[in-house]
Amino acid sequence: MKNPVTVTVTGAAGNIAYSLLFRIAAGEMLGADQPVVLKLLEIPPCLDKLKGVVMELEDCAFPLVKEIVATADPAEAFKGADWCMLVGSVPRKAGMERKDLLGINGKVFVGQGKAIAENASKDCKVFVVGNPCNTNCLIALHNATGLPSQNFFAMTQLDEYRAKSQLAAKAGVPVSEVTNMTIWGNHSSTQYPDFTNAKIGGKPVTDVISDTEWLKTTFISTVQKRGAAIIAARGASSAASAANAALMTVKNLVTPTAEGDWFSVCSFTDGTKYGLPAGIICSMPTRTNADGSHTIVEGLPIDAFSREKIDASCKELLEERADVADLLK
Ligand code: NAX
Repeated sequence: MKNPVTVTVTGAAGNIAYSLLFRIAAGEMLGADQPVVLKLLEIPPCLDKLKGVVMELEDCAFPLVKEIVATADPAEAFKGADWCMLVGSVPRKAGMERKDLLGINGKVFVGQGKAIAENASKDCKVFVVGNPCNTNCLIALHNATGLPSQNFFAMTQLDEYRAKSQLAAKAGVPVSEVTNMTIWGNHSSTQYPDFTNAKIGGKPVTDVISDTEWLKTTFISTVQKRGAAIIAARGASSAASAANAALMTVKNLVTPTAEGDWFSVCSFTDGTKYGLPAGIICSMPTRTNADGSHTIVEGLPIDAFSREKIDASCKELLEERADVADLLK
């Protein structure tokens, strides 16, 4: 029997967590032979609701679950954590500017970054889902003194899946035929789903879908606005699909990537790749190596159309960084 891996999930009484926790507990994220300790963080008003979630987890009698801790204390929640999945954050309310939201959530991620550095395992990985996830992740990174910057990630896997699904529908092929899909930039409406380097059945997308105008307009805007379309249709934001993407991101980060392919995740830029500015959390094509390390895929051609889109999303990330400058050490 392997030693248990400790997974901390914040926002554990929320909608995404309600799909996510049961699948982690069932072994879908870290493997069917990997025991887990679940540490669940919530804010005090949601502890009763969290108690109900814990009762349901207990009622599943998952053999891989060795212990469940439910708490409102970040120090207790992050104690010994190997994976910190930061799902919880305060939603944007009517009349709130992006800067207001950044400020409110930013303070949460200052505290959580510090609590992670003080309590989690020294090689823990931090994965941010709560929005604005790129900049929240940057704040956590800056405040988690002593942890390597390459251990911080934010989620664009859901955007990648949305893009793959749109391309598959247009081409009339199963979604599994679509590979090499990069989301560049910010998890926001400026993100760029890069059809120029993606493939369908091993061929360039542009060889299979001749409607270039559709690719440059409808495809991109459908992916960029899919979150809002779900809210309009369902009356609530993506939850099961977001949980699936969160689970799959961690799975992708711990599993060697299939030869020739990559996946999208946001990580810390060093300023040496694709002309991306240094010091932001930016979505890029990423591979997991056999030794568990991660590599940004290099050498992809970036045409003028892509360049403009990627630069626009990075500009937004730089503006967000400037908005929270006082929270970055
Ligand atoms: P919910 O509002 O259902 O749940 C969030 C939970 O977080 C609540 O239970 C709340 O009490 C808790 N929380 C708030 N502050 C906390 C803190 N300081 N510590 C611990 N818990 C705290 O939202 P849900 O639908 O689960 O979405 C969670 C986050 O994911 C939101 O920020 C949402 O915007 C973001 N998303 C990110 C996506 C991505 O692709 N990166 C896609 C889906 C989703 O929109």
